Amino acid sequence: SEAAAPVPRVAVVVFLLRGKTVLLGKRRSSVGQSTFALPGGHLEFGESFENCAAREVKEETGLDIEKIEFLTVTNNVFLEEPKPYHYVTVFMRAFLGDPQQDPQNLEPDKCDGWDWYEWDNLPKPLFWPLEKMVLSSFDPFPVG
Ligand code: 8DG
Ligand code: MG
Ligand code: MG
Repeated sequence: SEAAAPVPRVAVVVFLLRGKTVLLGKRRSSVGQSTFALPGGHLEFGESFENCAAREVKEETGLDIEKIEFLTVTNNVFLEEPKPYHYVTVFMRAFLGDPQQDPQNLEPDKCDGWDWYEWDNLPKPLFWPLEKMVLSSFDPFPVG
């Protein structure tokens, strides 16, 4: 039988901010393997960006987030990959409900572990869609 034609997918990812730091984890998935990325995942049918952000962060880290806001969206097309893919990536911002809560690595098959990284001293390599944002001088922190 014929393979289904590829379609763009929607991803929701979260800049979870604590002080001057952001939560990142090193990916184990084949897409962006061994690069540092934000928590996040696929938007489910009928879901709001805010609910998707809270759900994915909870599933992947156990953290409860609040003040969830839309920041921006980017179009990420990787046609040269062995498995070509196309994500419309929605970037959200959020903060910890309880600033004392620590991240847990709840999906160890997908991530090596979560940690807080200074925005001015990010780890390398960053997952390419995130690297693009940093290179464009995008700043997820609130003004003031
Ligand atoms: P799910 O089954 O939980 O819905 O998906 P997931 O396993 O959590 O998917 P994911 O790979 O973490 O996220 C889905 C896609 O989002 C990923 O393949 C590419 C896109 N994406 C970006 N930037 C980022 C990012 O910084 N972090 C994450 N996690 N995904 C990102 O474009
Ligand atoms: Mg997920
Ligand atoms: Mg994920």
